[in-house]
Amino acid sequence: MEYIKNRFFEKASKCITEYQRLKTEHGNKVIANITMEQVLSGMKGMPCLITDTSKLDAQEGIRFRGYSIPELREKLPRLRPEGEPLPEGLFYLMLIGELPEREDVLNISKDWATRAYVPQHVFDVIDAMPKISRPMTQFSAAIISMATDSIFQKAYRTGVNKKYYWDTTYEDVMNLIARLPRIAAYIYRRIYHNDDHIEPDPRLDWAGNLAHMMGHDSDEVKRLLRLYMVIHSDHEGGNVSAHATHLVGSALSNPYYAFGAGMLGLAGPLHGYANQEVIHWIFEMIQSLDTEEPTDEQIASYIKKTLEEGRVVPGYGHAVLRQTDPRFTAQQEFAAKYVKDDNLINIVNQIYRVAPPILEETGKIKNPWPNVDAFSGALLYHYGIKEYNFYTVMFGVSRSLGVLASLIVDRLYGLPIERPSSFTLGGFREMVEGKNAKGSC
Ligand code: HAX
Repeated sequence: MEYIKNRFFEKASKCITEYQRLKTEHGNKVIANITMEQVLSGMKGMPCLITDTSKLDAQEGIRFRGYSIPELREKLPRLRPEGEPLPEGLFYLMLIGELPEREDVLNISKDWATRAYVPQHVFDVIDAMPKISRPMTQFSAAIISMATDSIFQKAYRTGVNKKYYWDTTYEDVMNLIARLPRIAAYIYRRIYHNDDHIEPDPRLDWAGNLAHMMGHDSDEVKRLLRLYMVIHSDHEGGNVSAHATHLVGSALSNPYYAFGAGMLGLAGPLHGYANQEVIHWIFEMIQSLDTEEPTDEQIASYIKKTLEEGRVVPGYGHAVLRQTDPRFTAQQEFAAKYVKDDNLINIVNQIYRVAPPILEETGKIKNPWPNVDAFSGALLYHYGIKEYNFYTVMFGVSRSLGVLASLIVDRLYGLPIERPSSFTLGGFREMVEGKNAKGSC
């Protein structure tokens, strides 16, 4: 599938010159002031990363190379007219910057199917861990164990010229993405289906094959997973999984290490693990209220109790978004179209009615609206994927598309190692209060 790689190079190589030009002609320009507030609250809003694959707007949500989720659902190629777009097409769009033809998408599917072979030692690494290891622990360990196969690492060792780093990164990335559904499904079947594994079907698309190997082989689940893989794939560069992948990649660590780092970040409850926390929290609520069909008032009181206990309401809030996440809306629409009456989905919709005013009333939560994780678990659960401790692995499979497309771009531009400055708390105090200011530490 050399032509996809060549097309990427042809399009993206123009940007190398642009990157160099901006650096030489505008290197001294000040583009933003940094406030103490930003330093003290997780570097929010500092414009300091280059990510071409997608851009997040606080009001409108994510756009992938300029296309919103509703636009993608209309424009990206799909297998059947009534289905959901294939994630292969989104990968093409994120990497190359233009909408793919149907042929391009089918070619990526085929290419990934031929690259999907997972070496035995990766399964051995997974099998060496106790089944009670969290699925994300097994997933991350499997990913970094594949560094044995890194073409980038071998090329680096043999002294390849830095202008070709992107080429072997591309090969590693394509192999890695191709293998992830098999690895994820292996972990799923190992933990929840007594090691009764299902072989991949090379005729299936990437997301369809994941559904097949997990043992949820219906057309409905395949359709859901195609949507799921599209909407979770990327969220510009500053989120923890994208930033961690980019940061570790900036040291020229091989793509397996870089993505492994990203996955360990995704496994945090404030990030991707929130998709599990949402279901856990709802079940905890049902148990505590002792009813499967809580009233709005009961849900409101449970949300208030959660806040009083100093816990977060999972699935709500966002570091950038200030509106309902369009990824939430896409899943809500999917449920409205295909799911007749489901108690868990009804509760998720009910929380959507009840939670925002309560969160807003606290006066400190900047975004009282739901994010992607508020809906995803209920849909998976409805379609029979009830093992919610596994949900973040599915998020991780999808996230590979965006962060690894970005890693290829990073290597083509030749982005340098990242190394921001840190100061002591006293050092920051001195910056804002002067040298003679006294503090307690
Ligand atoms: N429930 C309770 N408190 C919340 C909250 C929520 N859902 N969202 C924010 N807050 C709190 C913060 O903890 C913070 O409290 P303190 O001042 O006491 O530290 C305060 O409100 C201000 O936070 P913020 O500026 O509004 O939000 P942040 O940018 O700091 O954090 C988070 C963004 C997504 C981490 C946050 O909203 C949160 O913890 N949400 C719940 C977990 C969640 O759903 N995470 C998934 C996010 C989407 C994602 O990455 N998916 O993978």
